[in-house]
Amino acid sequence: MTAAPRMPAAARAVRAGDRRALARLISQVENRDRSAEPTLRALYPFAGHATIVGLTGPLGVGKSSLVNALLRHLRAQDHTVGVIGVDPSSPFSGGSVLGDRIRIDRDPADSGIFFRSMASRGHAGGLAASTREVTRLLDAFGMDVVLVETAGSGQVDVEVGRVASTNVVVLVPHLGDEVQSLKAGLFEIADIFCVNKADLPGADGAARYLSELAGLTPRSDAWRPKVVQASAVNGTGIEALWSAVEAHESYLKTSGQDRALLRERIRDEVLDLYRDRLLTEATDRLERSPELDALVTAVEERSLDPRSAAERLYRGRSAGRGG
Ligand SMILES: Nc1nc2c(ncn2[C@@H]2O[C@H](COP(=O)(O)OP(=O)(O)OP(=O)(O)O)[C@@H](O)[C@H]2O)c(=O)[nH]1
Ligand SMILES: [Mg+2]
Repeated sequence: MTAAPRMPAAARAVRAGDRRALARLISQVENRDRSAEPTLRALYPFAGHATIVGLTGPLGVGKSSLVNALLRHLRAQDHTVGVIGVDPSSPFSGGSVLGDRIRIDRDPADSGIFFRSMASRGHAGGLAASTREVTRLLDAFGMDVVLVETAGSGQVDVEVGRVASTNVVVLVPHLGDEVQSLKAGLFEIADIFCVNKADLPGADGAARYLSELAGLTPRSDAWRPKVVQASAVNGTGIEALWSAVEAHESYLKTSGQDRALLRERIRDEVLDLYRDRLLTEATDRLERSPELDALVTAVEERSLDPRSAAERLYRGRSAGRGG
């Protein structure tokens, strides 16, 4: 490549297929290690080729089992696949509640698979940003497909769903509370509904119900979500599921939605990064200011309310900048 001689060594290693370099870089992204930035920058032009598929849905519906089944299906077609498992973190321990739930039965020698589990640190937006970055790395590494499993906990899934180009919401035949939890926004992100565990009774009814519901849910585009039945344990419906993903991907291309979506997401990402930067800079400076201490004391003594204190800080900042 033209820029190769100037690329950081880690970026060259990732492009050359060095899995350890890739793993190290992913850890740096997770830890928000800013020293990785030149490498991420150098790798950016190499991403943009992978199909990114999100799989989400309530606990235990078989998302990981479907990831496994899709992995086998895709590897049989010679597609290389990256898998990211995103777990929500406990706000108390900062650790992972679910732990590493994806157990992939893979040939350890198969270089066409790369698996990574991520624990969330901080807010949903931060997790989505790291997931986006890791997805990009797997893309630049040369993976054809990246599957992202999230745990179906609401806000995290919706945020992470914005990383994928096709989102699969996984459900099971005995729909009940699951459908209630979809109100948290999952319904709007579903491009495909997969009724997994179709080996159990009630799958036809659930699929019919979802089709009706999908037809009634307003969308910003003309895609009508597909409903697929599958059984990850029996291996049925996996081809149909992947065909539905391909149908959605080709809809995105022929309708021009792919470019529109990409532009919109890039815009959001640039603005988010700018906002982060501003916020960090502004609050860092404030935390060291004696003015903050004085205001905290005033609020503590109830001679001032918190909102007015914030307002004074804000006005002081604007005045300081204005000269
Ligand atoms: N009968 C039946 N059981 C299934 C099927 N797919 C998965 N299971 C079972 O459902 C349970 C949960 O499967 P997972 O793949 O771990 O589900 P998950 O959605 O990834 O679970 P979490 O990540 O914990 O939310 C396991 O016991 C699976 O064996 C299926 O198609 N049919
Ligand atoms: Mg799982």
